[in-house]
Amino acid sequence: MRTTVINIKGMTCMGCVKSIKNILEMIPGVGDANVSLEDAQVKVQHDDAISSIALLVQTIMDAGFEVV
Ligand SMILES: [Cu+2]
Repeated sequence: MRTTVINIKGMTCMGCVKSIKNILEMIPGVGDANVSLEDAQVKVQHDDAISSIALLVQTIMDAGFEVV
């Protein structure tokens, strides 16, 4: 497990926070996804061999948010 920090643009409320948390935690190999609206970022614990950073980023973008 490693922790990756991803900066996200486009989150406006706790609903956005919850949906990003939920979609990330559904990915195999992802442990905890800690989303902060205030910091506009997510800290994801994941197994790099199963869930790559590229996959995490793609999943966030597919949900309609920008990764910066
Ligand atoms: Cu929202």
